[in-house]
Amino acid sequence: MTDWAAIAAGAERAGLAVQGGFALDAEESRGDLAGVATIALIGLGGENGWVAFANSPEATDGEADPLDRWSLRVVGALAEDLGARPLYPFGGPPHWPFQRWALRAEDLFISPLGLLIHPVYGLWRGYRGALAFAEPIAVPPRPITQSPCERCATRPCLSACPVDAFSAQGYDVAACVTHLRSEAGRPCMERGCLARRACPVGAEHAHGSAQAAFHIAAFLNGQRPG
Ligand code: B12
Ligand code: SF4
Ligand code: SF4
Repeated sequence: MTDWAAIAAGAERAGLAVQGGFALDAEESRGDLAGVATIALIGLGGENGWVAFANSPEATDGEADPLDRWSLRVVGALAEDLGARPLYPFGGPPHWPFQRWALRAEDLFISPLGLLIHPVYGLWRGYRGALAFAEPIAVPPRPITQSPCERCATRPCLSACPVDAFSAQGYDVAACVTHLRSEAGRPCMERGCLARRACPVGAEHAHGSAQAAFHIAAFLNGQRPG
């Protein structure tokens, strides 16, 4: 019988971290998720996780999508050890609804950027996979908190983007990508999204410069030319 402590310990050994979980009800436990009773969400284990990836063969073999390939191997091995089925945030469409799952798994809220925000980790929650268990597993209770955005009077995230990519209409991906491809986009390419970085919540959990530059380059590479 798997318990939460065993999942957390196995994840930590692999450079990963469990970021909450939830039970599926009978309605959800069907179709592609038939037989699944519990889902645990998995992220990179902070700076240690980044170092584990950076020292992996995938990070240096020059092939495409190194972090996704590392996640397939490492989350896949963890799932096998624990008798779970691995699910991944990449590889779609269709996409597994990681943000919807995350809202149930932890104290997360939708920020004005569309990214989910955590009272402690700020906008820096991200996912490398999920473990789907057939057995019901008791998940840790979540503290009930309020979205940090509700007491954020100045909302610096909304004024930090040089091309105002965030508005009431949503996230203007084309404006962002055009800017990133221009000389003026260098600060975003070197430091990561300036709007995400402008949020004061959980700033100590922000990606380091190598990780920030890696993610923004991966995001840009995934966009079509133009
Ligand atoms: C496609 C995609 C993109 C696209 C389009 C995003 C968009 N805004 O439309 C592009 C390439 C532009 C993109 C960019 C980025 N993405 Co993206 N992206 C995804 C991906 C692969 C699928 C999203 C999707 O379509 N899901 C399908 C629907 C059915 O799933 P869902 O959980 O129900 O998600 C929806 C709800 O959250 C809903 N929603 C939005 N507002 C509201 C409000 C309410 C009230 C409710 C109930 C729901 C809701 O919108 C979501 C998308 O449809 C997810 C990974 C995944 N599998 O979820 C990552 C993901 C959402 N991205 C992520 C990130 C970090 C980014 C970037 C910062 C770049 C990066 N990778 O570093 C940027 C910034 C985007 C931004 N400001 O929103 C993270 C978000 C983590 C977080 N803290 O929220 C995810 C989860 C990936 C991960 N591995 O962790 N992304
Ligand atoms: S800057 Fe303020 S409004 Fe924006 S995401 Fe952070 S807490 Fe929320
Ligand atoms: S990466 Fe730069 S241009 Fe794109 S949304 Fe973030 S701040 Fe704006």
